[in-house]
Amino acid sequence: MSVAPVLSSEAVRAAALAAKFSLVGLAPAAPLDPAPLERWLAAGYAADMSWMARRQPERLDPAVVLPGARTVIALAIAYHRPAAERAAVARYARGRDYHYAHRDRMRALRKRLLALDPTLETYASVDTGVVMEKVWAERAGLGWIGKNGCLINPKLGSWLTLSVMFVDRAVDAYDAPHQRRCGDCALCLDACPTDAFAAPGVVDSRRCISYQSIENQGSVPTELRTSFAGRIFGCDVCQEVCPWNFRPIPEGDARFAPRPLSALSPAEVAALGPDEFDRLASGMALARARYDGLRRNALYAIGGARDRGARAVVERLLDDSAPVIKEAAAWAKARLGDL
Ligand code: B12
Ligand code: SF4
Ligand code: SF4
Repeated sequence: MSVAPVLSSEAVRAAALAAKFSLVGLAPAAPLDPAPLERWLAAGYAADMSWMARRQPERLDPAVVLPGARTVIALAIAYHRPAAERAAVARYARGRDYHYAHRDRMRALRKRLLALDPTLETYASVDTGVVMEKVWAERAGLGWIGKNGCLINPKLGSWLTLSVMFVDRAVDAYDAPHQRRCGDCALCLDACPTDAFAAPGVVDSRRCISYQSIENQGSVPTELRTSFAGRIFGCDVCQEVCPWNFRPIPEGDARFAPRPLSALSPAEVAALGPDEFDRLASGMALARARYDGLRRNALYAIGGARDRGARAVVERLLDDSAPVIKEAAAWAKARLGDL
């Protein structure tokens, strides 16, 4: 029986860095403990992201998606933005859709790996695939899962997007899992505007503004809406307060440089026409919220901040053809009251 050759870990690392990843780490492809995911799902913390409950065997064991998987290559692209940059869009989504950057670079990495061994097989995943990316990143030494639920690297903070590649080859040296370094700090847990942490590191999506502003296409529960003030897509609060994000961190990858849509105010976003939205959102991760989702968020942001300057657009949208917009406009108008 022939034995598959072992890859040089240094060669794999060099290939990932040459493919323009900011961080790379290597972990053995052992199955994951199913308990944390099962508990999270059973508690209802996935809200209506029913896809999180599907294909659990695949999510928990690399060998189910890639027979013979031996190594997990954990990858990150950094997106730290200058402190002076103001936007109502979460930092990771201000520029070009990060999924494209990871896909392009994983393709380049795969090519380089095939040059090392033309017979190897890979499985690559970013975000929507059946892979628990933070857990692998922690195991591969990229950083630790903080109490804020995000992977934190001691040099780059948590301003990272992640992806993972499984390979059916062992490497000659693996990275040690990263130690958790939050200590006694609990700033993120206290700062969350909606009390979305069920426990340290465990997010109840139903209460999370990121979930509500991106994944929920319907109406957002009234008690959460005022927390949209200053936000129309995603939420960075539990990262903004983290001391690991306060040290001098180099500016992230150029593909995260903001696009014009992320510079608009909530009032300007609420006033967008559908064609204008399509043109501006094309190629951005925030297209996921869709036209009505983003306008709805903008109305909640206006109402949350009691933005009087936006009264005209709020009144215009009271007659919008989409029920979710009409209702959000009525809520925002009530918040503006006689101001
Ligand atoms: C579902 C999902 C969400 C959901 C749920 C969030 C969550 N924390 O699970 C929602 C929509 C709310 C969300 C929001 C965001 N997300 Co998201 N999301 C995902 C997705 C698709 C799956 C995550 C998952 O498996 N969740 C289920 C739970 C069970 O998994 P887990 O959190 O990894 O669970 C571990 C911890 O809870 C840990 N744990 C258990 N107990 C304890 C106790 C302590 C003390 C600690 C420290 C840990 C810990 O063990 C668990 C498993 O072993 C991943 C992509 C992917 N495929 O992995 C992106 C991902 C996690 N998201 C990402 C981002 C950027 C965000 C946002 C920052 C976006 C934004 N700015 O609005 C927010 C951050 C919210 C937050 N505080 O976590 C990045 C994270 C990058 C990073 N540095 O960590 C990912 C990896 C996408 C990517 N490819 O880059 N997300
Ligand atoms: S993203 Fe915002 S709402 Fe969600 S857990 Fe963090 S601070 Fe709370
Ligand atoms: S704010 Fe504190 S507790 Fe929260 S992730 Fe950062 S270091 Fe950990």
